Amino acid sequence: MSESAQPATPVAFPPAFLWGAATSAYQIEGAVRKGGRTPSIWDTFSHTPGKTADGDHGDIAVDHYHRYREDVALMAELGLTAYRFSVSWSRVQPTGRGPAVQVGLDFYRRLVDELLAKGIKPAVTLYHWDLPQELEDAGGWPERDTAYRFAEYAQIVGEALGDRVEQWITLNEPWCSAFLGYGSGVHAPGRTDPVAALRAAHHLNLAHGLGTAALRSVMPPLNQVAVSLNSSVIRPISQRPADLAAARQIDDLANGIFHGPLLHGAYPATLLAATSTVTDWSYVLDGDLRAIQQPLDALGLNYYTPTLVSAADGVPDGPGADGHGASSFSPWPGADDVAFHQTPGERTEMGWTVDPTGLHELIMRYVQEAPGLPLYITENGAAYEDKVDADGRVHDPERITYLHGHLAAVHRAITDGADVRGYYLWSLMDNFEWAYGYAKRFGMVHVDYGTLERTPKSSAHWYGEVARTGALPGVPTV
Ligand code: IFM
Repeated sequence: MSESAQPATPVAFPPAFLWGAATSAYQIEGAVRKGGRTPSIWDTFSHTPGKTADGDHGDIAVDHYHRYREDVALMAELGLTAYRFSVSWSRVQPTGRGPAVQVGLDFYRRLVDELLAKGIKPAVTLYHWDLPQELEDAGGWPERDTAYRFAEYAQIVGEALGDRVEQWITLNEPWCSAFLGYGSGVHAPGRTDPVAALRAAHHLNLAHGLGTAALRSVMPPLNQVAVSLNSSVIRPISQRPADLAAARQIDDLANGIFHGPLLHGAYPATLLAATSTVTDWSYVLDGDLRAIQQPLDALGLNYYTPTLVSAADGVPDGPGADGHGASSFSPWPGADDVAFHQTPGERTEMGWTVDPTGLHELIMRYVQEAPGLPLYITENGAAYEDKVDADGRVHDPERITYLHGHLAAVHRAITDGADVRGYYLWSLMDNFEWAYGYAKRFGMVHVDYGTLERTPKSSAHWYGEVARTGALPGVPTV
């Protein structure tokens, strides 16, 4: 510290702020054939040659299904106060319709009881990308019936866990389900059809609305229902009108397509106009927008990196520059005139630029767009090439810096008036990173994929200290 530097002051968060970590079923559970579970679209996709790095799949993943007690104990030791996980639809309703399998629900009952016994608040995500394969065979998210099936499933899980879980999230990142699953095809089910992607987006919105109503019909009224959006921070490369227009177009496709109907009761007129050569939106039926715009109790924001765009008359970047994986098919229907660029600055192992200002910007956008709605950061984190050192420890100083910067951004947003009530680090432990297989490590807990041994990284100890004290270590001010 220089002579004139002031001592560092810890940055305190509100006392009730939740300090959590997040995971999802297919990425961690394994046990894919246990108790009558049937394949989801991710089982099928990951077992299709060429779809994932090294042909990796979630058959065993990190075996959380069998090791959940150990994993919950670890969370408690670290000092976490919340845990966000998802339910595998095909574990509780193997065909995606009809009666529930109690043995599947029992796993989640045990997990929730274990969390509650350790004073950790569970947050349940109903859908984190793993559609039962039978429903995909019947048409998947582009078909309206899938939304009705989701509502039935939501009611089943709400009835089973609603007495002990207060926080509910209908869908995780519906943009990825629609546009990576049915548009660029880099995610399951791997279809490359822009119309299917837009139809999927609408039916995911409808599923959220119908699922919310179904949950509320069976749960105690004080339970909170939210949705987790990977709302993007879209930045134009310049203030040229063409670049500003490109940014607006991508903002509609990334954000407006979800928060338009969810928060404002309509798809943006600019989105409908820009996609009119791709689709006529005739699958939006009378009453759908009313069904979708259920009052939300909270909104979940997932943030990793901003997106930099220009009109395509600028210098185009290579495939994957939008951060969503290489594919010769675009995940952005109707946006052929837009180019994506690498944002400058330090990058994580995913190639995603580290930019905490984007998180602050995103939070403040929702303060404007949805005044008074409580916000949770339901995902934020970074992949790095973490290794176990000779001393048996895993040192990940980059992740600490990443977390520090992003938590400081959350704190700044709270100071600026945002009602942010919790933060869920992605991810509790290393896991199956979708098309990247096990090659990218997002965990604060290292997993040895040979032995499945868990080793908290230095970031886990750091984050645990933040959770226990409710404050970020300060940085000296000069
Ligand atoms: O691993 C994913 C997660 O499933 C959804 N949000 C982004 C994470 C990192 O890519």
